[in-house]
Amino acid sequence: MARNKIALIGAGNIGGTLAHLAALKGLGDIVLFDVVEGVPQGKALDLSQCASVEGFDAKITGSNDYADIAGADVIIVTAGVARKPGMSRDDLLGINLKVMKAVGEGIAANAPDAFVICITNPLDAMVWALREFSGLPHNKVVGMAGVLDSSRFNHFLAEEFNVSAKDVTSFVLGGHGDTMVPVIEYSTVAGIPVPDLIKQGRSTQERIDAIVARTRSGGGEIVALLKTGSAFYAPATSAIAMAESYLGDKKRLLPCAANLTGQYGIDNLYVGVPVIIGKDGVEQVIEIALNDEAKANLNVSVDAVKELLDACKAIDPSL
Ligand code: TXD
Repeated sequence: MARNKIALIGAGNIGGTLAHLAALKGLGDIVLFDVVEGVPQGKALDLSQCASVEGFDAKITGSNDYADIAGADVIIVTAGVARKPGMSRDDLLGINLKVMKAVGEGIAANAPDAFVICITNPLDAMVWALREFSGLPHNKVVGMAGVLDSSRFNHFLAEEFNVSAKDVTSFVLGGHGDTMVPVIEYSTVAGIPVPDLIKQGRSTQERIDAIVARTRSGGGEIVALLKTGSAFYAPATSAIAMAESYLGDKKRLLPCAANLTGQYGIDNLYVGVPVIIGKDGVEQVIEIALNDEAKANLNVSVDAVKELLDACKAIDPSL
């Protein structure tokens, strides 16, 4: 059987970590692509030299040519720039929108059958734009944010309850950013809902509210510490979980930015919702019942995503 091929567009911090994880997990052969010459080649060579010690046999190559992503089964996109001091959100949108255009066209021309996971920020707008530019079916283009946001929430909850993070499951819906919606009712420790754990006196509403707030600004907390970049280990791990679910037809239920067609009363917009990922990509969007507060928060989140899309359309009228 032919090996899977994983193409990573963007060979920066997340791209390099993705390549390392994909090699260690034996997901397939790996192509690291970047516009900067030397970086993808250098990282590919460095990673290839882990093979004998780690015992993996993935072929890892670096490239500046889209032709090399031909036939990729999974493509993970981290290409773009981060916001620098003095740069407005629209400046950033304008630059990354152009990057998504180049990436979308590269994918359409070379790997139109791939399952595409977008990570580039601002996520909910970039995944939408990437889908538009690539023309791939909506079920084959998905955004990574919810798995990361949920794993941050899980980590903080595990610390709060002094339990293994493995036993914590939580749901974070909505857009990636300050408006994300951590849903406490569906967050559990080994099936016990967090509100029940509060009733048992194992935490308080105030402490859980503080954890929700910390989760919302989880990315910013790391940026403030690192100073020169943003989180990359957990973002990479999260995207790899999505890729594994697709490649193995695992049908995992994961919160992802997916295109909605009426679910949650939202149409034609990428929003973070629970989805099932299997061999057909996003196979189902799961609609969970939300209380009034969560519904209101989700609406705020959706409005923020709509505003971003309007800004994209103003920058690139072809959208
Ligand atoms: O939850 C989430 N979705 C996120 C998103 C969590 C963390 C970080 N998130 C965003 O991911 C972040 O705001 C960035 O937009 C992306 C990538 O983050 P990373 O930390 O990997 O950024 P780097 O190290 O700056 O890498 C970006 C690479 C860099 O090597 C550039 O040379 C390359 O992208 N780049 C390009 N590659 C291909 N094609 C084009 N046009 C291009 N432009 C830049």
